[in-house]
Amino acid sequence: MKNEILSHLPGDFPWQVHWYDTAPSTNDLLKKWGKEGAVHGTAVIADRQTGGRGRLGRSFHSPAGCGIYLSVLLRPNCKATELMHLTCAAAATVCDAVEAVSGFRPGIKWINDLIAGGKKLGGILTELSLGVDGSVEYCVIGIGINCVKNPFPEELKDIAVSLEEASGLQVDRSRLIAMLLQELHTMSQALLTDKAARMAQYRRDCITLGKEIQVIRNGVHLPAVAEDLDDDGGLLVRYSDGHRETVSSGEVSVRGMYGYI
Ligand code: BT5
Repeated sequence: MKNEILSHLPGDFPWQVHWYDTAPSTNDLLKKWGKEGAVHGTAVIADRQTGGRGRLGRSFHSPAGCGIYLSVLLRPNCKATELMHLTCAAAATVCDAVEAVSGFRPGIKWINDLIAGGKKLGGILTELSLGVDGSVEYCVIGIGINCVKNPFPEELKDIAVSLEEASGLQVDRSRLIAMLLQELHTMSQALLTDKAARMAQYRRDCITLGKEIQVIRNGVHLPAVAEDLDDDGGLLVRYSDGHRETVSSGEVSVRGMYGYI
């Protein structure tokens, strides 16, 4: 599979690409390598993950032959406060890659869910390692995409979907992986200078805006309307009593008022 991926990349593609048949979690592997000095532009892709992770301790179903489980490690020279938009930039970039290969552009449910036909096609998990002065030592961007129709476990049957089902096309995983790597590479080259354009694209893709939602904080569900996004990807919500607040993805989740979206 590694050779197939490389065959779709330009010969001078500068990133290091590692393929595993099985990995616990490509994010965990790269975080370990990051501590050990892995260079900017190290990418790990697994056919299957035994401990695929989402945010806030949730798991990501990652069976063999069915999806793309890909992480890249970057070493941007900046403070963490300059990378608040990273998850949004990565999500919009992933939509670009999916569209380029399949013709189908997913939507994004704030902040990190890729959506097709009202169901979850995949997700993004970004993690930062910081120095004592708040500078970024490295960041890991993890991407999971369901590609092939697969028997989702009972708890995901109603919320998960694959790209094959959403686009009606057979998806060549190695082509999509190569496109993701190229688009992420382009994104990484202008991570700090291209912020406004990436956020503008994210805003166009974000299906949460304008919707009635529930803001979930520490298990408490509060009805609200998702009104806007700030430049860092914070979600501006208006509660039923008129009170407005900008919520961040580290402290709340959102659900649709009547279902997942
Ligand atoms: C995410 O978290 O959606 C981020 C997923 C990131 C996965 C990639 S794969 C490569 C890299 N290595 C990792 O270990 N992780 C990254 P979150 O928003 O917390 O959503 C998790 C929730 O999505 C779960 O609680 C389920 O409800 C649902 N879910 C789990 N697996 C799914 C799947 N394959 N397709 C759709 N939904 C899924």
